[in-house]
Formats: sequence, structure tokens, C-alpha cells
Amino acid sequence: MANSKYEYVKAFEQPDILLPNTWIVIRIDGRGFHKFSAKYAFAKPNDRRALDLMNAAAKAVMSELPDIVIAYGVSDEYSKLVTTIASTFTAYFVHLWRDYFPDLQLSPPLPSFDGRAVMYPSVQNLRDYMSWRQVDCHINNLYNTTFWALVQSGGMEAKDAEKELAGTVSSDKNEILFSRFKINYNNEPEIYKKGSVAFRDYELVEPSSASEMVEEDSAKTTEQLELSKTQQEKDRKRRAKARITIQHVDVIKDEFWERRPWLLSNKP
Ligand code: DGT
Ligand code: MG
Ligand code: MG
Ligand code: MG
Ligand code: MG
Repeated sequence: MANSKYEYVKAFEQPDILLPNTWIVIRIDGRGFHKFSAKYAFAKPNDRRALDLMNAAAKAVMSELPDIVIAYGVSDEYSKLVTTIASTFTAYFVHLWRDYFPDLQLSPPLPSFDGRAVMYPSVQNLRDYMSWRQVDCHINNLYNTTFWALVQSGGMEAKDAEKELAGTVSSDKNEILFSRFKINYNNEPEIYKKGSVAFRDYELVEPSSASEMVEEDSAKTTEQLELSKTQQEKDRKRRAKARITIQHVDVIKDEFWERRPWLLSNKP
């Protein structure tokens, strides 16, 4: 599944040990969600209830674990920075299920999520990781949107739709959507095109704390990053208080990060 220049970051994946002063990504992914989504008849290609449930679970996990800086979700996966726990996500997914699927009773096999930790030594690697996930989201969504338009609106067999799309590039798919189905891909919902980014938005709550945080952290040397216990506790409390927002925005361009300097400010 070659998809972009960002894909090289996958080669950084290593087993077991986590190092200090690195960006830790915990990537979780629904187990067997191909079957799970069929069992509960999720809408194709995107089920808004399922994605909203994923986002609600991510938000709950971030509220519970203030060390998490940012999270990105697409399909049945959610990527988080700093030690997250896949089981907390699973627990909330189950707990919140009835809010999003009130008419569907969960029954075994129950949903679960696998998790893996990857260390990225630089902000650039970290940003490339986020870009990789968002490019993947776009590529998959454009393909799935076109595929399901051919099947659901065009009355094609799945295997014929697959054949039709083999070897096509983005502009071909945009053209199929527009000329045959009057769908302008640009007007598709942002949540499907861009995925979901969850982060603490200090601007919304305490305008002062964002800049405070950057000043404190950017002046520090590596040794000083070994913060005192009390300082760590203070930071943790501040993070726990901040409001978590979920947005469907571009995280590939600089703008998202430049507007929120507190997100990636405390490491090299
Ligand atoms: P795994 O992760 O190896 O245990 O296996 P799966 O089956 O979870 O495969 P994966 O994670 O590569 O692909 C995610 C599956 O979930 C894929 O078959 C599409 C499905 N899925 C995710 N979100 C939606 C949705 O909103 N609607 C529908 N219909 N299916 C979805
Ligand atoms: Mg998986
Ligand atoms: Mg999966
Ligand atoms: Mg997946
Ligand atoms: Mg643990």
C-alpha cells in the first residue's frame, strides 16, 4: 500500500523499549472490525455513529490520561502520544456504545483494540507520522467513497467496481464521482476526508496558559527536562483542566502546529 513520502516513518517501528525524551505514539486499532462493522451494519463507507463513538472514547481516554498531548483518529484506529492504554479506550468504547447505537445491543464477540508503541526522536518525524495517517485517511476515503458510489448508486458488483478502480489516480476517482454521481468530493464531510484530531485547546479555556507553557518548556536543556516531581504534577493538573476539542482539520501543513505551539514545544 504505497501511498506517500511520509511512509518512511513506518521503518522507525521497533519492539519493546521506550526511550526518554522521544515522542511516544500509541497506535490502537479495532480488532476484526471488518466483521464487527458488518455485524452491526455500519453505513458504508463511513458510519457517522461509529466515528463519533470512536471520538467520544478518545476524548474520554484523554480526559483520564492528562499526559496525552494529541490524538488522531481514522476508520477503526486512533493514534495517541505518550503511554495510552488500549484497554481504557476499549472500556469507554463499550461504555459509550449505547449513546451512539441505542437500538443495537452489543454481544460477543465484543470489540477490542490492539496497541503498539513507536518512538519518534524528532518533531519532524512525529509530524510526518501524523501526516502519514492523514494522507492514508484521504486516499482510503476517496477510494471507498468512489467504490461504494459505483456499488450503491451505480448498481455495480463489488468485483467490477474493484476492477474499474484498479490503476486509477485521484483525479480519475474525482471525475467518476462528479460525472457519474454528481458528487463533488470536496464537499464530502471533513470528518471523512481528514479524520479527527483531538487535542487540549488552552486558548478556549485559559488564554494565558498556552504561552506560559511554551516559554517554560522552550528555555529548557535536556537535563532540565527532567522536571521536578512538583512541576510535573503542576503540568499534569493544568493539562487535566484544559478542554479537549475534536476537529477535522489539516495536520500536514504548518498552520495547525504554528497556531498551537504548546502541542509540540517541550522536546527537541
Ligand atoms: P485487524 O485490525 O487486523 O484486527 O482487522 P480489521 O478487520 O479491523 O481490519 P483493518 O483495521 O485493517 O480495517 C478496518 C475495517 O473496519 C475495514 O474493514 C473497514 C471497517 N470500518 C472502519 N470504519 C468503518 C465505517 O465507518 N463503516 C464501515 N462500514 N466499516 C468501517
Ligand atoms: Mg489491527
Ligand atoms: Mg482493525
Ligand atoms: Mg484499521
Ligand atoms: Mg500502563
